[in-house]
Amino acid sequence: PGTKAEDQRCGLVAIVGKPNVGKSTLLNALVGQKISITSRKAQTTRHRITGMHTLGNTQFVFVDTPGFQTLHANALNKSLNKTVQGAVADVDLILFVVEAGSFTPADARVLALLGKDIPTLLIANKLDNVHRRGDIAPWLQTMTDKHKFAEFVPMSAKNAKDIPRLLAICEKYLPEQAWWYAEDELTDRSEKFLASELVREKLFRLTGDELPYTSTVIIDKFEEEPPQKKGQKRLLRIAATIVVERDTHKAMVIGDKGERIKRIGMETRVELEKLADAKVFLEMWVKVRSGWADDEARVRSFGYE
Ligand code: GDP
Ligand code: K
Ligand code: MG
Repeated sequence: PGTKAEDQRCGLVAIVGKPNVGKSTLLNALVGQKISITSRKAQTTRHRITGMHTLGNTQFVFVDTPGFQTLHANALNKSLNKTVQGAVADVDLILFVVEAGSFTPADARVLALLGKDIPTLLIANKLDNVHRRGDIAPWLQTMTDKHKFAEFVPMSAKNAKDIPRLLAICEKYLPEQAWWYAEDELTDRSEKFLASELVREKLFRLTGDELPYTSTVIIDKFEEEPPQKKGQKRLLRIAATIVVERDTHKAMVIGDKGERIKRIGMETRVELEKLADAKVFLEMWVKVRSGWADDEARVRSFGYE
């Protein structure tokens, strides 16, 4: 019941906010599967990523965006900002994410880029970090001066119970129209893309704060082999290169006796096997290419448009 085209609802919901407020964590929770990588590092998300969730009559199409970055105007950051502004142009609803109880100049700069005509929810995320809950109501009151928000949603992206409530709120803002994607589709991104993102996530998580965010990942080979026998899984043969800026960074990624790169490869493989429901062979390389984040032509050739 409820899948006839004339009963369907479908629309685009953009998730925006400064770096590290939990946008990608929220997208994954809303979709119900990890399709956007997350970490403590700002600028983990570099691409616009679409994730779908179809529930009852409604298909939500969420767009995760790289955090707006206004401090360093290098070529990579300019390209990230353009991606974000493109993402909010044509949506039905905007989720403007901040950390509950906080509104910094960086939050204000992002808010200033949003149009006034698109309904916008204030997502006060990481409520679990707020110990004095009584402070939240007066803080929300101050937020009414900042923008004409359609609704306030204090919540935690990490709390599974908050997600159905947010979906129910979002649903009201989506127009009646036929779905754009199949009911079981979760993302418009390819397995090859997810593979490169997973390597980047493990890289960031396992190297800590020493490695600059400018390091990147290139997939040199992505081949798929069908199952050899019935009941077996298909095989993905992948070769990935981590590109860093300096020899010292290369040593950091490789680690003592290759321990770290091995671990990056192993964790990526385990997660990708689950995500893709396939067997994965993963080869990993590390290369030094200095200064690429400042070189526009090279930024383009790595795929950040
Ligand atoms: P993004 O840069 O806005 O995409 O942020 P991420 O989704 O990568 O999250 C940044 C950090 O905040 C990660 O360490 C997340 O685990 C953490 N985080 C996200 N949502 C919550 C939340 O609801 N509560 C808490 N305590 N941490 C969160
Ligand atoms: K992040
Ligand atoms: Mg992100």
